[in-house]
Amino acid sequence: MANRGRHGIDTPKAMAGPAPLPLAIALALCASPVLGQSLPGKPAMEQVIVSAHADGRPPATGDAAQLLQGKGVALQSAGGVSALPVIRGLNDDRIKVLVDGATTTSACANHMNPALSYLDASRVGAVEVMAGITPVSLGGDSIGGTIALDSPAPLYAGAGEGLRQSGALAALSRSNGHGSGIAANAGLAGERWSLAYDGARDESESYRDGNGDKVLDTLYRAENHALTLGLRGDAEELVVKFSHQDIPYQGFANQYMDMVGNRSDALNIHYRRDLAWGELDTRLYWQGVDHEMGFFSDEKTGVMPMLTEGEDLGYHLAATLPLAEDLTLRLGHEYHGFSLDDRWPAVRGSAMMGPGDYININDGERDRLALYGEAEYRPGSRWTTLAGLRYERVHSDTGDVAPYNSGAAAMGMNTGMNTGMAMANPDAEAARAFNARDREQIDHNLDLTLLARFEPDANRRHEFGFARKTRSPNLYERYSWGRGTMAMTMVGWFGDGNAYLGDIDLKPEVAHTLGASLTWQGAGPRPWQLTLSPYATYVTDYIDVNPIGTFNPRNVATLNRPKLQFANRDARFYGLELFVDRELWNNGRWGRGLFKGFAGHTRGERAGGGDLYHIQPLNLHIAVEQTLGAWTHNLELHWTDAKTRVDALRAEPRTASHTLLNAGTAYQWRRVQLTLAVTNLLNEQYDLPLGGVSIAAWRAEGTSGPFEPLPGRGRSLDLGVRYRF
Ligand SMILES: [Cu+2]
Repeated sequence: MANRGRHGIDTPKAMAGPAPLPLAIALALCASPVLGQSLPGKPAMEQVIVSAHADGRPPATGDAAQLLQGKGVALQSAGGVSALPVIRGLNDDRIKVLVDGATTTSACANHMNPALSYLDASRVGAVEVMAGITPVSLGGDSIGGTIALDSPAPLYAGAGEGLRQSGALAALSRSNGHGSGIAANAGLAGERWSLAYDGARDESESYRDGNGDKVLDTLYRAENHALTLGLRGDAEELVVKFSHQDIPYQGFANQYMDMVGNRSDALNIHYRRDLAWGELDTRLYWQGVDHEMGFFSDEKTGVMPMLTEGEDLGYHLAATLPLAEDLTLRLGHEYHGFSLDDRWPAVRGSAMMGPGDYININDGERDRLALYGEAEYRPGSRWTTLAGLRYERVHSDTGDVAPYNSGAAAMGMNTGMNTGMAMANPDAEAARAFNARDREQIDHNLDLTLLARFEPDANRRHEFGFARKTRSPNLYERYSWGRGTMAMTMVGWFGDGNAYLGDIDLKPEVAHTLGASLTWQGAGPRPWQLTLSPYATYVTDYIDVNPIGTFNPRNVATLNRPKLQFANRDARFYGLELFVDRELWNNGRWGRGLFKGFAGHTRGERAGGGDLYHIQPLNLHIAVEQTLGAWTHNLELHWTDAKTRVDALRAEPRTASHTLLNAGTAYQWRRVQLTLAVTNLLNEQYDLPLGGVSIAAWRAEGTSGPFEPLPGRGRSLDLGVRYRF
């Protein structure tokens, strides 16, 4: 499995000609004797690759983002299946997330439905994470790394095999939060066709922290279905996927609102073909989502409906041309359009939320057209170089908006935020100003990547690179217009309880990254590998915030929180990552033992001084894994330092250091795999450094105190069983 290409076809070399550089790195890594199909993945300069579903790994359901944790990707807490990824200090929209090659936009003012939330962990066939310097063919509209998740590639029957049937059933239970998950897949295939169904359901009550206290409003339920049809010829393959998601409820402890519905349908058509001159790879994708916010649990109550409709539509044409033995050219063209409507229906009988609907985003559009070219040149056996240029035109616009009530006074309301004193409605004034001006913006973005890999001998692989990458503001950053406190607290995906205002005139953020990745490895009786990756990024016009005032949440006079407006400011990020793998033993008696280690340190600062929000503190991950016959055992230690550098503008909380110990065992008996795992074995009580603040706890405790950080999950005993047929 680990040897599959990005697109999952079993023979990428034969079909696709020379592999693109990142793929080549991935293949090299997987071929390394130390790594096998290992987890904490292995970095090259721009690359960590993990294979989430290698045989022998425990089954998983739920949030696919969890598969990335401790592998160079940190997670910003949101709902139970909606965590947002952070790579080297750059988060969320700054990271290119491709699910089966498609781009999905968060259609929610709180980014409750990010791309990763649409793929259940059980459906993840391959994960590829590239940090920082990504080839332009895999980037665009992002300044951080790229995360590519692919569902399993279609399986076909072998020659003369006849009809091939396959399938699996998996069930899991997690003691903490009484969580459970089920996943099923079934496939039928001939030599030239393949049809498969995948389904999963995952749910949990709110989890408990190390003290045994319930962490309010962390409950959820999610259901995913997918149907995949594959057709292949001698030199071509067509894969059509239809997927459907239904999340009936998902609590967001660190937001004022909860998700009370997220229904989406998606279609993904992928066609690739070998031609005389090279390879053609095309994709067409569409996704529509109906997203609804409100309240569903007595763990956080209120009345306020919010409806969002989003639609992504895009295509990608890519050609790979092996021009010469040592030169490969890749040319591509992409389109991605996103449209968004965000409306907050009037509440009958509410003086403030009526008499009309609040129109937050009306017919918002964000369309991207991109062209790129990339050349991979191998001057001799020791060097590989890659140079790429990408141009992108981003067009954004939105229609007229409306407040609940264009004239009347604003009064307090019952959703958890204070609206300030009764006075002239600031939203009405803001809507008039917003509607009066031209809102169309066109950005011309230029990305550039230069990479070189030097392999002086079999034991050393050193990589160096530079990238210029650009991200245009998202629709909420540009077009959130409400200036009333309540409206402003509805916007923001930071989990910080603050209030946000957009700015139509925001410029795209442009990152300049320098990075290196130095790898040493040894074969011999105890193969090992060590990689050191330093990096530095300077971002001009980073989309940060400017304070424009304060407010008192829910009219609590003792609690002051900032009102912030999105604003361009320069910022810098720098840090170091260290990856170590080593085989500890390999013999008949004790099987094979592997050691895997990762350490990461990141700093993120405003150019004018001050630390940026949600920067993961120094963290260390160590795992020892033993495979012995049908048994696999693993022991993991995750240590995270205290968070003492915090964003003063957002009143970010400090968190203490914490240590988590996980232990697990898996046993394979014929077609049945049983797993038993204990996470947070020591039942450590800790606050999540990227968890934001718990609005739910603050509400439940009577709103008398300050906002407190969100606690992490206490000990949990997880049982799983998987049956393959
Ligand atoms: Cu939402």
